[in-house]
Amino acid sequence: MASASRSLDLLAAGAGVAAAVLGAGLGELTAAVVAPTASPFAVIGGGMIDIAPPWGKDLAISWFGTNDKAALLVGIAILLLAIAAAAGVLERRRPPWGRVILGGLGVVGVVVSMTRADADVLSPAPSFVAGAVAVITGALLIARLRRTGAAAPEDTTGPSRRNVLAFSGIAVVVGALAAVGSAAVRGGAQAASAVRSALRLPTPATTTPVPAAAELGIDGLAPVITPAADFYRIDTALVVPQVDPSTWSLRIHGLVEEEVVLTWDDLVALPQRETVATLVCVSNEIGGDLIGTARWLGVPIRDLLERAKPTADADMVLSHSIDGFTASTPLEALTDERDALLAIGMNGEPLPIAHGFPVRMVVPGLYGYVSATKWVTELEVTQYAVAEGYWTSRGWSARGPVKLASRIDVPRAGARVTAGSTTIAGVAWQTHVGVSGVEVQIDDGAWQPAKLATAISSDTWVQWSLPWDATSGTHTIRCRATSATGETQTQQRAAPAPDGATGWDELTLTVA
Ligand SMILES: Nc1nc2c(c(=O)[nH]1)N[C@H]1C(S)=C(S)[C@@H](COP(=O)(O)O)O[C@H]1N2
Ligand SMILES: [Mo]
Repeated sequence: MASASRSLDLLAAGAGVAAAVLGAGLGELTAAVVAPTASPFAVIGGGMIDIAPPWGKDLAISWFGTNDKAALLVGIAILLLAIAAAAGVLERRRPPWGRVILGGLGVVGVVVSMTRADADVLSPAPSFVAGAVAVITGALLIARLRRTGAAAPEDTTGPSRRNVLAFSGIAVVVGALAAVGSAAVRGGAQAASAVRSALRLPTPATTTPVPAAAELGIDGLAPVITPAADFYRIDTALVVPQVDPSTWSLRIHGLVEEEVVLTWDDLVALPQRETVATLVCVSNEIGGDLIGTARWLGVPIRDLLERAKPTADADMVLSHSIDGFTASTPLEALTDERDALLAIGMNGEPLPIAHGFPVRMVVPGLYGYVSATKWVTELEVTQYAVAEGYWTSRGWSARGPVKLASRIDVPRAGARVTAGSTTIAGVAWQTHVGVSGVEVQIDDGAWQPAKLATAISSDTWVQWSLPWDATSGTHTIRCRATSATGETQTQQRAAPAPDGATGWDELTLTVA
């Protein structure tokens, strides 16, 4: 009797999972057709990202690097399947509680999808379909199981049981096919990517030259300009927003004398500037790679704000992304002499979709989370006393000036180095301040000045190198930078939260 009940529980758990897979698959398919960013999966995942504490984001990034989204999706899938299995068992033992749980998941999806910043009337549809299909399928399969369980409690292999098993199998297969189909539909409907490939960028009126001596050309050293394909990516978007330039517009409003609305055609008709700037994430650990440098093409934000005329009491611009992300940038950083851009190009191409196509912000001197809004649609001129950005409300600092830092790229930690003459090399930065020197210390020796490459500008990182006559044995190498204003990098280790990591990069290696 106990083992019969256990095997019925197993069948019920399987039926619960099958109902959930069928619901999720059809929900994903619905999303792909009518509401691409409202995938039930992405909606629940996005909700989890939004409520995660700051250390949660940090932990995810340090564990999974830029793969943190894939890891999050796998985690959500496992969690949902476990809940669905439990709901199946509960539905067999205490109906209708299993249905209530499955339906509850659907309701959570519907509510979250309606409260996302980019929500429209169709946004709740995918989660509604997913929830309804899961509830109905689960109820039918398990009612069948219950009827036969009551009629013949000891018969765990009878035809009805086999029926339930077979129908569960079919539900899983159909659900999986629907999920695969949704991926295909999405692939075919990459509207933004087709528009992007057809786009021609305007030629810049002014350009920041890249001196040949900015690139030391050392094997293993990060190139001074990062190819877009290798550029780190950090954002809260589980589904990358697809924005068509022909429907894009930017609204500048809030504490301004004149509200300004700018279309794509307006934007590309303005004189374009191409600058080189290093973008770095506040979550970058000492020695980390959440940093890159690109040639950015765009219009100085200063010129646009000049048209809107911020009022005297404004001190911050809250930029809004189409997906609800916001960044709080000091008004001054957008109106002073620096090259703060509303960017449309990266390394000579339209922005890659994941890097903000068609328009993003790039502001030298500030971490990305307070300045580099991708898929930007609104500049709200306001005050720090009144509004706050996405990460500020999650415990990160309201202002995020980039801290002085340096990194060793060559040799790699754990690399095999043979005794004799070799090279130590890396990069150093404090964007919009500049770097005047880098020193290297080997073991407990004296700090030796490294050779600096020619800096492109104070807005970019600079490469450095030092010849080293490596002797066999174990060695520790560390580096520290000095800024253009004479500050030397502190040895004091600080974690990224709440306003950026500090400390010296260091590696230990064995020379053969
Ligand atoms: N819309 C949007 N823009 C965003 C973010 C985001 O989550 N959503 N993240 C910011 C952060 S934290 C960083 S570090 C940079 C990263 O830009 P990248 O992905 O192009 O390297 O984008 C910024 N812009
Ligand atoms: Mo970031």
